Formats: sequence, structure tokens, C-alpha cells
Amino acid sequence: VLVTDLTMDTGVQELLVKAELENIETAFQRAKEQEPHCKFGLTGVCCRRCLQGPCRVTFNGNKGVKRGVCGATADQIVARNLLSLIVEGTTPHVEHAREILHTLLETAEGKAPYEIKGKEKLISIGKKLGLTVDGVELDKLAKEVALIALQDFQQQSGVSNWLRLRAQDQSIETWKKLNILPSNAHLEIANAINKTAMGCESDPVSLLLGIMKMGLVEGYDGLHLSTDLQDILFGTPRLVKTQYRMGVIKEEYVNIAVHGHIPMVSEKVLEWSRKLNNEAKALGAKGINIVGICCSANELLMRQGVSVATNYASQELAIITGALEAMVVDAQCIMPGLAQVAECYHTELISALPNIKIEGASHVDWTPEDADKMGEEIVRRALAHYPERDQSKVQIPAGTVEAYAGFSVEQIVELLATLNGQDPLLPLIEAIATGDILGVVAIVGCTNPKVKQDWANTEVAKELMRNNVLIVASGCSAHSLGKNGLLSPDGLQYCGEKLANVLTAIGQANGLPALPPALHMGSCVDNSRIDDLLVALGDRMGVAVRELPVAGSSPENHSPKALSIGTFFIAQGVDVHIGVNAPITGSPLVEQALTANKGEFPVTTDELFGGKLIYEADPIQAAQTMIGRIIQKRKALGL
Ligand code: BF8
Ligand code: SF4
Repeated sequence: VLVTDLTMDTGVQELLVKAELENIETAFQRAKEQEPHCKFGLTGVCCRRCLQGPCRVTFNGNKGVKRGVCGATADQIVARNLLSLIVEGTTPHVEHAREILHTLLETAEGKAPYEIKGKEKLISIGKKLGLTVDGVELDKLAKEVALIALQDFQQQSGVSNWLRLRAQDQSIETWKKLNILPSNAHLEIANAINKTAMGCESDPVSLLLGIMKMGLVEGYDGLHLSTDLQDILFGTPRLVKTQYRMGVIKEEYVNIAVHGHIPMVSEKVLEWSRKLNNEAKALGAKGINIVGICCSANELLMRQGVSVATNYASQELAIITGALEAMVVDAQCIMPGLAQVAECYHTELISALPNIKIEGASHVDWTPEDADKMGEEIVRRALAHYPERDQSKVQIPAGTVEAYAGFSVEQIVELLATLNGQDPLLPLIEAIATGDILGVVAIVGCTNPKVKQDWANTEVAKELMRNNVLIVASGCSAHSLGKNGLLSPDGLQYCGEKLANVLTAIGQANGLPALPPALHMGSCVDNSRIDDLLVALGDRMGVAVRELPVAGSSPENHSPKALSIGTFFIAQGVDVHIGVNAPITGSPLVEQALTANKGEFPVTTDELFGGKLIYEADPIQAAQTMIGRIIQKRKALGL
């Protein structure tokens, strides 16, 4: 296989060649070894829910057995498996939210060494929750906010506080009618696992509604809760300029990569790298250089302007540069294969979450109270490894790409306010109304070694831009766009003329050459920001989110998290495109319900919620399908 077929990133290509020469295995190679994939698994009809199985039933409706030992049909097995997968997507985000919630609580109580940097966010959320904010001390207010959030993990009835805080009224009405409003994230997760257990729920329609409910748990007590509390603790992102690609790893520096998702870990590592910077100089280095991978990168990029080495599929390659003294990992999307790669170098792979251990990695415990101890210990270990670096193994692909990020909703509104201080969203709405902006599409999610890295993400984006669709981005797909110049004003060359003019006008009103054609809104939990933007647009236009000419797209999805996030958006009536098929095609019922493709099954998410799943591997076709729906929704609005 040619490395140019595996990834668009020339730095990663160079390192893949190095890996081969050094006989080091990577995910790109292992992905090939798994081909061809098992059809039962791919289509979702393999059931391992009890020890009478595993049972495999027909995936194309005619060949093979029709029922498992217990009598379960393909529809039932696929729906159950999908709910189970969505629970696995939701739970890491809910755990993420719970961890930041406890950190905020302990910070407010003076027990944890963090400070409340997002005063404005705290006050605005306090107000929205109906708390008294005037004259109240920040710590006291933060504690009250945290305790209200904690109810979302404790209350046995009622509706999730964070859902009521962030959802649009029209959506709540729809969900209420369908009886899918969640109350307590832990309870809903337990309930969903109970549904999928052997001999429990077998009604595929009820299982599908369970999937939509889980999407709401994901959206409000996963994404929104995480972002809101992180903004309170670390501040709301503002426009930053940064650098992308492997070239951000610097030979003359002590290099530490932060990888994973939890900013309580990565922020502390960054803080201690600044405090101990002189110790690196004493070792003959120029200082300590922190680089990001995956969503830890996004968190530090958005708030601190830290540069990004790479995204998901090529995480192992960052170590193969031979120039990382340490890689710190917390949770989610950490490949176990990292340990094997790190063994070949002086790089120490360090895990940090008390209940997430990685085989072959060393461990430094993060807890809110001991966060400083963790930060200092990790940075000191990296310093100690610097003299062990083997220069003969160092090869850092040259070159970096400039990118803008930090587009929180607050920042977007502030940029627009230079055009209309009274009604900042109006210029954007007018541009949508005239068709200067045809619609808005969120490019979100992962990279996946099944797809040429960054290729589908950037192709979908470029085709949309060419058709004057404004792009907002998050997660590893934002990194794909960043590495390829689409987070910089240079990316305007790919835009239709009308979109380019709007972006130039807004940029120049703010002292920039132009806005980039894709606005980087953050990590995967920050898909909440994209949701906030949609709700704000809908509310200002007086329409439901489901009526907006918008869509979401995850062209290189790999993680169940991408599916649970997608479910959340479908529940609000937003179409969601995926480029790597979910395991649903073994069930005509589940496939039709989600994709609304013609079939005899009468109930679809499109009818109930206003949004559907679009599976399309071809990026240009995917973009065109989304554009078709955007035009349909525009027409319905009279545009
Ligand atoms: O939460 S985009 S590969 S790192 S799952 Fe994972 Fe996908 Fe990256 Fe961030 Ni999101
Ligand atoms: Fe087979 Fe039914 Fe057990 Fe699944 S739950 S493994 S279909 S017997």
C-alpha cells in the first residue's frame, strides 16, 4: 500500500515510511490486516448478549437463519446493538461532565487548585438557572451551579436541568409528546443497558425511541454540561491563531504531547510546563513545548492557542518523530497501540485518570485536589527524559500551517456586533436570507483508518464552501481542515464568491484579512456550541431548529461518540451525514427509520423530529445531498 493512499497529511506520510523502516506497526497497517471485515458485524446482526450465542442472523433478509436461539430477529438485534453502541458513545461524555462538575465543586469549596476564570459565563448560566447573581461571591455561585448540575446525576424524576437550560422550547415539546425527556444521566444509562440486556426489551420501535432519548442525555448532560462548566473554570474561548501539523514538535525543545479529552489534566500540564520552563533551559533545551492531539488539543487550542500535532488516526506517528519526551493521555480515543510504539523510543506514555489505566503506560493520578502534584510530576518526568533522546532516531516532518480557532458563540456574536451592535445575529440571518450564505454545515467527528486520513473531511468541506455553505467545525475533523488550510483566510480560495464576500466583510470589520471559511468551534463536547448557535439563530428568526437550512456531517466517523452526537442533532431535526456506515443495514426497519429511505416501515426520525441520517461514502455526493436538503428547508422558509 502506498502511504499516499493512507493519509493526505504529508508529515504523516513521511513518518509512515520511517515507521516501516524501523519496523514499527501502526493503526494504518493494522486496519489493512482486518480486511475484509465480517459482514455480520458490519451490518449489526451479530448478537453476543447471552451465552446461548453468539448468534448471527441473516444480514440481507434471505440467506441464513432468521432468528437467534431466543427468537430475536434481525430488527431486534440491530436495534439493541445500536442502543448499546449509543450508550457507549454517550457514557464517556457524561463521565467527562461529571468530572468537570466535581472539579468545579471542589474549586468552589477551596479544595482544588483551579480558579474560576469564566466569570461572565458563570453569571450568565447562574441567571438562566434562576439563581441570584447580583452581589453573590463567585465561589458561592459556582457551588450553587455545580449542585444544580449534580441533580442531573441524582434526581429520580423530573427533566434534566441542563436540557431545560439549553434546549429550544419547540424541541422540548416534540420530545415531551414522544415521552423521551431524560431526567438523570446515570439513571438513563442504567435504564438503557437494562433495556438491551438479554430477555428485556425486544420492541424495535421502543428501542429506537430509547436511542433518541440517549441522544438527549448525550447532548445535555454530556456535551452542554461539559462545555458550560469548562468555560466557567477555564474561560470562554476567544479568537486565537495557532499552528498545525507534525512540524509543531520542535527539535530544540522538551516536547510533551497532551492527548485525550479532559482539560483539567491538559491545562495543568500546560501550567506546569510554563512554571518549569527554565529547568528545560538548564538542560540545554530552549524550553518546554506542549503540543496537542485529538480533543485535548482542541481544548488547549481554543483557550490557549496551543498548536496541534495531529488527529486521531495518526496519534502513534507523533511518537515516531522520536522527539516526544512524554505523551500524557487521559480518556477516550487513546489507542492501546501507543504503548507498543513508545517502547521503541525514550518517550514516556503517562496515563492520568484514576479509573482509566493503559497497559504499558506509567501512571500519575489526577484528582481535582492533587492536580498540581500531577502537573508538576508529569513535566518533571518529561524533563528527565530529555537527555535520553536518541538524536539518530529524530525526524520531524518540516512545515506548519497557520489556523484561526476560538470561535465560541460568544466570540462569533462579538465579531458580528461590529456590523450591528444592537442585533448582532441579524447580519448573519440576512446573509442566509439573501442566499449569500446558502446554509450552515457542521463538519464534526473523527478520522478513521478505513478512510484516507483527512481526505473525506476536507473534500466534503470544500464542496460545501464552493456552494456558499458556511462551515463550522469541531473535533478531529476540524484538525483535518486546519492541516489543509481551511481554518485560515487562505481557505477563501475554495469558497463561492458570495460566501467569500461575507467572510471578508466580517473579517475586515474586525481588523482581519477575512474570516476563515470554516470556523473552529472546539472539541467534540463543544458540539454544544454548534447547538447553541443553531438555537440562537432559530430563536432570533422565530423558527424551530428543525426548520433551519443546516446539517451536520461526520465524513470519517470512527467513534460511537460521533454516533451519539449525531443522534442528538437528529433529535433536534438536523440531518446528519456519516461517511463510514453504522452497523444498521442488517435491519430494514432500523435503516428505514433512521435514513427515511423508502420502505414499508411507516415511522421515521424525519417525520417525528425533522432530521435523518444520511450515509454516503462519496464526499462530493454527500455534500450535494446535504445541499439538496438545505435548499428544501430554505424553500419551506420561503427563501
Ligand atoms: O471526541 S473527533 S477521534 S478525539 S471521537 Fe475521538 Fe473522534 Fe477525535 Fe475527540 Ni471526538
Ligand atoms: Fe442469541 Fe438471543 Fe442470546 Fe442474542 S440474546 S446471543 S440472539 S440467544
